[in-house]
Amino acid sequence: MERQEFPEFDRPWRTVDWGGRDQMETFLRHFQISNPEVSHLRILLHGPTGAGVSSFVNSVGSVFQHRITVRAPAAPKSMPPCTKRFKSYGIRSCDGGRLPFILSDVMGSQDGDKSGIHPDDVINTLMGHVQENYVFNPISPLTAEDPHYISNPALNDKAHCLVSVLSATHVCLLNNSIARSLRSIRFRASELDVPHMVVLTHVDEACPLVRKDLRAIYESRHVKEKMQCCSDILGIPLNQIFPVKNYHEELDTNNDMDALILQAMKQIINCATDYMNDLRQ
Ligand SMILES: Nc1nc2c(ncn2[C@@H]2O[C@H](COP(=O)(O)OP(=O)(O)O)[C@@H](O)[C@H]2O)c(=O)[nH]1
Ligand SMILES: [Mg+2]
Repeated sequence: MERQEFPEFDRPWRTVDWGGRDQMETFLRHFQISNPEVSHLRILLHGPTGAGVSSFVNSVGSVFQHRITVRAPAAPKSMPPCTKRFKSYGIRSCDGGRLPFILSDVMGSQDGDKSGIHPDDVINTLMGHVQENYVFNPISPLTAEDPHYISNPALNDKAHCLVSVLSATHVCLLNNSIARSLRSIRFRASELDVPHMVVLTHVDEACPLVRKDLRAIYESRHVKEKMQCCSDILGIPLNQIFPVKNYHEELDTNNDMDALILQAMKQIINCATDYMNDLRQ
């Protein structure tokens, strides 16, 4: 049977609680961090330029504000990337309260022309050595001699979960140097025992079925194929890969986009919490 004729599975291969948006939001607003040294969990996001890192930061902000927010500058694919500085974003709920996690956005890894962040600098940020607003130098990563280097980072400065953001439209076509760099970042994060997840964006562009109805996400063979590419390239299990559609053209938030983003965030926060708890043992 031709796959093109039947692009979907008979039933979703992973469940999403489409009615559980509010419950997931409540969980993420109120979870407690048991370590007194840590005021917030830090989630470090990185990925190839244009994958949707900044859009994911904005999407998470939008979910909790119940309206579209644009704080991290996102750029159309035809433009040079906006993110050159190390920038962290606290997330606020719609009643103005602060959530107990922050999202750190680093400059994208650029294909070919070496203008993106050096993989060593992703690890520097992971380990808490990079000051807020530091402008990354793609040619030479930050070293201990640099005045901007934080020599003794507090647990608050370190990242508690690494998230690679990849685009479903590009992941199967990533060039070797980007794939190698993503693998080396994953390897070094695992040496540091920092959990690692993947957020797979642009699922609407990868599959017409999903573009029409986001609830078909786990029935789509195209999306599963892209998730499998992520898994193969990074050596990461499928259960650490979360497909989402970012807010990018919408003027209002909606239940189904929120549900997928919240499902990813809940898993990211659970893993970051486990990591933090393990540090205390
Ligand atoms: N269709 C679609 N476009 C997206 C999605 N996420 C991001 N974009 C668009 O992709 C482009 C690059 O996004 P950006 O967040 O700046 O990527 P970054 O370089 O990784 O920070 C922008 O034009 C976004 O509007 C998505 O899930 N679906
Ligand atoms: Mg960006």
